[in-house]
Amino acid sequence: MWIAAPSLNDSDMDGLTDASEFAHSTSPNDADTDGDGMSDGWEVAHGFDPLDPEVALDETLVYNLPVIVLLVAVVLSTTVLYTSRRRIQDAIQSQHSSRQ
Ligand SMILES: [Ca+2]
Ligand SMILES: [Ca+2]
Ligand SMILES: [Ca+2]
Repeated sequence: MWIAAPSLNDSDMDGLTDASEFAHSTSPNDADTDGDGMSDGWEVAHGFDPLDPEVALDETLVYNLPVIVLLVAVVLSTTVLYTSRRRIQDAIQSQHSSRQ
């Protein structure tokens, strides 16, 4: 798509316009200038240095946060379901044994 103002183009589709890439000294033709696996646009949006290839622990955590939250939610709901199922089974069993 042709855009009239070249500064509004995002040539490498990393979420940073060519003008912002210039402002951040990142490459407008490389979505991941420092090659750390996180796009320039994402690093700038989350306050990380798009020119520092060192991936800090907090950067990894923030990047994987949706996956981590999802995993925790799945583990928690599985645990809750399993324990409530056990409780119901125990209750049924004790009812049965009290009738006998
Ligand atoms: Ca860009
Ligand atoms: Ca870029
Ligand atoms: Ca990067």
